Amino acid sequence: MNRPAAAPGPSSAPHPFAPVSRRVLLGAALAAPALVAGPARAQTVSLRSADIHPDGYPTVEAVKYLARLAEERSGGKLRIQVFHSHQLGEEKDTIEQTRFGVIDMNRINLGALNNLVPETIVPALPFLFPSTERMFSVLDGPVGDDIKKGFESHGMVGLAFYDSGARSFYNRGRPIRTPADMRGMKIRVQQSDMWLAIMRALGANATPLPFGEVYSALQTGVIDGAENNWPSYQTSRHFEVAKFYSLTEHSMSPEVLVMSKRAWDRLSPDNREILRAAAKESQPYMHRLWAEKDAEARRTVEAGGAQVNGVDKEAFVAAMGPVYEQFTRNARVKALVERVRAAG
Ligand code: GTR
Repeated sequence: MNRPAAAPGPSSAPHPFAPVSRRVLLGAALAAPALVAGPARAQTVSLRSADIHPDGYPTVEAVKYLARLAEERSGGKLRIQVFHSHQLGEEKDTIEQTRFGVIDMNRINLGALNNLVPETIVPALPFLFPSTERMFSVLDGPVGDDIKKGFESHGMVGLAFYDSGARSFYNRGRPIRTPADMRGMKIRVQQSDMWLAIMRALGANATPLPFGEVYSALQTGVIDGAENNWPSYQTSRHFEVAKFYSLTEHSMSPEVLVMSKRAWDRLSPDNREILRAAAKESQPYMHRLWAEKDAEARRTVEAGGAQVNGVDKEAFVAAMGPVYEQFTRNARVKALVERVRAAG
């Protein structure tokens, strides 16, 4: 059974904790009721999904595809609207809103969850996987299921992992070839302690910032550089203001689609089944979109003036000892890293 007509939708759940950020309040005020009123359409469920990326980005398109499948298979009763381009706020804010049920679904990078859900550190650990194929073969099995289970005690349900390629450093000043080249550089990182540790290990100064603030921070010289995959480097236009892209490929931290546990708990078993299946099917769809976008983004930034260089990868790998030492002190992280390594 879907929610009764009189019940408030997941988007209108009151925020239980104070103080709340201005953005959370704004999100709550804008939240649309999840049920369309009126007896004829009483069973219709409307869900809002957040993404910071622009329309057309593979993550946005993957969730729109999932939405089309869900709508078709529910006979139009399960509707998902994707709010792209930061419309619902930066990742950190949208995660809070998702946990409290103000936002129903959220496509984010696992890095944004590192401090909240320790299991999410594992796929983001530098140089853990030799390739994204290997990472997905592990994430598609029991290790991925255990990482997703980690979300539940934090008010979220994991629906799908999506491609995010490999992340590399880029900066305004010069090619980076060894960790020594990064000494003293101010590098923007995701708001995660693991990323602070990576920068410390490389002798750089970490500057945690929301993604949406990176372009102007690069432009004004508040930071020297950042790190990301080709599609994000391109669509954010960071390549215009930080043209040296150095192929460290240090992390493969994937994207993830989560659902607010409050919204999930209110869905009927049929709708849950529809959503789970559609989320699963959206993964290979996204994989194809990603492969195309990855290649196209690289071509576009190079044509736009980005200077790409290779690095001494061994030197970067060798510098990561302290990061592993610090983060595998957590027994759950340690056990998952061992399982990843045992998988070959
Ligand atoms: C991108 C990712 C975003 C966001 C961003 C960042 O690769 O798709 O969700 O996490 O990186 O660095 O903040």
